[in-house]
Amino acid sequence: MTDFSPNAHLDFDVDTLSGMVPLRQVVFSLGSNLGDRLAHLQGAVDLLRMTPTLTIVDVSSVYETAPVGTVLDQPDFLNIVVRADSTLASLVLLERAQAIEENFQRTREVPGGARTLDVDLVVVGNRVKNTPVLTLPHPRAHERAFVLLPWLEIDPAAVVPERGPVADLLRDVDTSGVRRRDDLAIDL
Ligand code: PH2
Ligand code: MG
Ligand code: MG
Repeated sequence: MTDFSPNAHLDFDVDTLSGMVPLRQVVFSLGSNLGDRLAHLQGAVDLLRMTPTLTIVDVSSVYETAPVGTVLDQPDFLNIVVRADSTLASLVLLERAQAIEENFQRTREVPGGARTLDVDLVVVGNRVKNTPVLTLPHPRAHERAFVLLPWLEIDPAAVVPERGPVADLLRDVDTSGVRRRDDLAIDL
């Protein structure tokens, strides 16, 4: 089981300190299938890194993935997964993700359709949330090889709250459309 409490190593109870906000592990899934796909992913990672009170911990390899979902007639994606630690509230993280998408002229004409950049919040610590603006964990992450494979690569112990270990989830998922591109990489 992944320990989602990054303060576990501290020998005092941080929750009792007034004004302290828990540091949580945040997992993002990034995708691009229009224009210079790698440049869009790199730009998004750079903007995430520039976000105050968010620290990138790890970035996966780059994966080339066949489209899944409701729109199958669209170009292949490049996908990565990014792990970060942050004290930001989940809605602030969502706003930040959407601002980064807008920076790359992301449009939302066709739901699930081609896009220059998609930045999805996969998990925020062990937060479970179901509102019209945000669902956590991401409602489809547990069934998407393009999220699970890169995530497992950088965190073999990863867990989707209420769904289980990523390694177990992958047993029921078709991974045939996902292929690691070792010729491509994101600079940190
Ligand atoms: N994103 C979608 C729909 N389908 N397929 C792949 N392979 N990669 C994606 O990032 C992706 C998708 C909607 O966000
Ligand atoms: Mg998405
Ligand atoms: Mg999205």
